[in-house]
Amino acid sequence: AVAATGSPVRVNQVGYLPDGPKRATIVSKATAPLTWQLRNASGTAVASGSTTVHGADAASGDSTHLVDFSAYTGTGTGFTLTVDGQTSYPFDISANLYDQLRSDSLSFFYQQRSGIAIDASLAGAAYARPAGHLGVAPNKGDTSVPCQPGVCDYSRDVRGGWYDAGDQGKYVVNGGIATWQLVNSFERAKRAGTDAALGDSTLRVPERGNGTPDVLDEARWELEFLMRMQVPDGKPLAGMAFHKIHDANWTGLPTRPEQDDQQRELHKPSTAATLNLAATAAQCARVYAPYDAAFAARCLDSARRAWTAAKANPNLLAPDSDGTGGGAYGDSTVGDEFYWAAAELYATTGEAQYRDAVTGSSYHTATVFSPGGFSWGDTAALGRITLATVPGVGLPAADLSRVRASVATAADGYLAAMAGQGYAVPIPADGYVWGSNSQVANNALVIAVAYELTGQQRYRSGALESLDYLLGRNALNQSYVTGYGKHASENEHHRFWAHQFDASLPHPPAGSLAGGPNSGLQDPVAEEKLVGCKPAACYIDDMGSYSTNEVAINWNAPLAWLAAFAADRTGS
Ligand code: 9MR
Repeated sequence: AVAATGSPVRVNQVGYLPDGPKRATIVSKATAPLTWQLRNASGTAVASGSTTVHGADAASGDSTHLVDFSAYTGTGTGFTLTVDGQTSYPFDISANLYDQLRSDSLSFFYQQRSGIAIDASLAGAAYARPAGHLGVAPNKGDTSVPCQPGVCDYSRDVRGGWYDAGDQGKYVVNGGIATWQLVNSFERAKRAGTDAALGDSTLRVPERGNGTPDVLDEARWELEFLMRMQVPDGKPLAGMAFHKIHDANWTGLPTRPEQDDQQRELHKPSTAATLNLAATAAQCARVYAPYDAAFAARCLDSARRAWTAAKANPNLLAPDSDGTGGGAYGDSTVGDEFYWAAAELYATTGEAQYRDAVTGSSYHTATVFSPGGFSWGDTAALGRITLATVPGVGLPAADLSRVRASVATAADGYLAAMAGQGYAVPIPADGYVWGSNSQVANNALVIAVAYELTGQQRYRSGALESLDYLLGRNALNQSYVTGYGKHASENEHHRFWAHQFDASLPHPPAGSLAGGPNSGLQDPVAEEKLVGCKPAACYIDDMGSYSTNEVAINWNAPLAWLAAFAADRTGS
């Protein structure tokens, strides 16, 4: 049985920006337009009009109409939209609509930190917990972690970093994309002149007040971990990065980090992990230089060594089979990671060896923006975005124009996908994979970059409208962000925020993005409860459904990126 979806009038349950697009979707089989009214909190109609019949939506199976009330620019709380006697959830229209989400979506990362106590004064009393994985019993890691048998004969201190998701594994390839997106969000904001909003003392992090932008403090927590995962000089495969560190066996739910009694193990170095390190450490060297030159230099040294090691070991592929006690994160194609790392190293250093690696890569001229979106295993788009946006990249002018145009072309493709759908989602009907909400957010990010590059409003609208989908304008009338919207996810799969399994534990904190609809039905709860679902409806807000309802750093990272973009107030 698919969840009750409530009103057929689907809106962004948080609301709309006064100068942004304001669209809603109505589920209706009516073949003629219907009348709509926008009402303020006191019930007075402040705008009205007719719907547009959109017809069948392939991803959900719904018959849909569209409402466009963008012309209304009044502000306030408690608006509702009424169509055919049916009323939406209430929503706001406000210029500061996304200010709180900008910080909450980043606070998620602080709360996912390993190796540090989570402070009640920063996270809220319900979310405070002791430090996990500092080698204190019953933890067996992460200050001295052995390799899996046969991988190495020494131990490493790989403390810190963020837990990946609902589990307490730490995976370099997923840490890489998430770190890049946080740091890229800051780079973008700096170019837009809005970085003060991510600056020092803007977030609830222990480092606030240290003179460094807080979003960079947060990302540094992971960067330090990523660099600890590098094989030291003098050992076999020096310069490579271990693919991941996690428990020997899966722990149950709930298990708070400091209660984990499983042996932690380092898994075999991989080319993909090494290039994730090279890319993010090179980005680090560029972005942190004004704030901490010594750290930036350390990042660059690590990035260069990683690049050299990956070149020497281009085929150490992480297998899909290594999934006991943690996610596999297998990746058999690493040309995209080579391109991404080369792009970051080139944008940072300007050196010919890295430029040649960029221009010599088949990814440099390929279509790197797929309809389903980039992801942890498909990272060429990240390199392309860096080349297109970082000032002073020394590619020949014609090549740089082509690189930039490729972003706008991709964005136009995503806008076309949105226009073809009842719920304006920037992924195709067959794109509802594990973590589909991150694919939506990643494509929205590309659309937003096209806005930066061209200044054309349709791109800003497309990025904002993608947030509408995540916040309730969808087949399930569901906000996928905890604490945001009247009907929001709250039972995501997590070993500490496990309220559904233990009422003494909290729900996930506000600002956490659920993985979202996944037509693959890849967990027991989904297999039992979602049989026959349409792709966009294959979601259940149940803690057991890790394939539709987990949280993850690589899903919250593009949410945070988009929230910061939406909070920018750079519209017309
Ligand atoms: O996000 C990952 C998704 O792309 C894969 O299809 C899926 C199955 O391998 O794994 C997802 O990542 C999970 C990881 O394996 C373990 N930690 C939680 C991650 C999010 O569910």
